[in-house]
Amino acid sequence: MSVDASPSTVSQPADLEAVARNGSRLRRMAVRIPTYLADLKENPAWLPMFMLARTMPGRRLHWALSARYKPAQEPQPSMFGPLEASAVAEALRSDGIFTGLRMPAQIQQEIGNFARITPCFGNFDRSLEFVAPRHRDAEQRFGRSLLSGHFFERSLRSAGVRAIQADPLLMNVAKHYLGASARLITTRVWWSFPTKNATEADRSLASLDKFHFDLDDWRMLKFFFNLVDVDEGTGPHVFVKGSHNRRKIKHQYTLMVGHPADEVLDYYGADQAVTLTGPAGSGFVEDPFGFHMGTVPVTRPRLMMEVGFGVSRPSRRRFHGEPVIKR
Ligand SMILES: O=C(O)CCC(=O)C(=O)O
Repeated sequence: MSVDASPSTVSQPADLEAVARNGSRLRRMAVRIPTYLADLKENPAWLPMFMLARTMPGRRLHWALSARYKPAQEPQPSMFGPLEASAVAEALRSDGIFTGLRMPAQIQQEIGNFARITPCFGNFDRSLEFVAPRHRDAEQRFGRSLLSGHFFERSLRSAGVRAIQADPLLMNVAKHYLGASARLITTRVWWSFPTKNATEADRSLASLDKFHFDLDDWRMLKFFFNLVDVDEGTGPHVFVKGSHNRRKIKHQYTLMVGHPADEVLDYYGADQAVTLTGPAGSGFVEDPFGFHMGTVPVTRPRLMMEVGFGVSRPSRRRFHGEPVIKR
């Protein structure tokens, strides 16, 4: 007996794709629920921020009510050279990103050495501890793929990390961009590794392979540094220029922060996506309300550092990028 293949009874490829997409979105969201609950428990003021900071009216109002920064003194010398914080902030306002930071070679080498000899935690799990050069052995030992290796609070054992975190240029740019209430809210160092069979949950927790925006505070700024040479195969960071101050309605009034690449690039233009390859020590600063993502390395591991600024009391877990602090 033949069955009438009418559109109402048989799924078309487009429907199947939509179902698969929704399933993947929900799985990505579900993996973050424990983190969201931890944020709410630590600071109930997180909830209104989480609901409203994704909307353009909510953000604009918060921005309009914030205290402007009026620099009272000459900027202190910076390891990044004579960059004008106000010019960096201006580029951030127009593009959402400023590229072209370069840390001194000895600082980059110190952090690189630290990250090769200090054990990191695989896939954000403190029970999966290994040193980066033994990544393959660790995957065999733990019987699972290890996509990322975070140092959490150990990051601050590195003198180079502490020096970058304290560099006056960073706070100066943050104040020029975010206003007088800018404060340090994250410092983290992590590896991302080429690996087979990384799960969707692991990729979601590591913010890899999916354009998303960050909603950890009303307004934020993140400095990122490539600590190894990063090319197309090393899992570079990607940022969509201009996406920090313009947002499709569909992407404002939804709980999802991650959205499919075609939706994002169709709206902002594929030519607005900047891939942040660069030599070891190169860095950039972005407004992470703009769409961005890391990508999964395919050839060599990537070592990355982030120093983030916000305008609210820093969360204990977010400071070193730990999804939920169990201790
Ligand atoms: O690993 C990366 O380059 C992306 C990091 C990221 O998306 C984030 O910190 O929000």
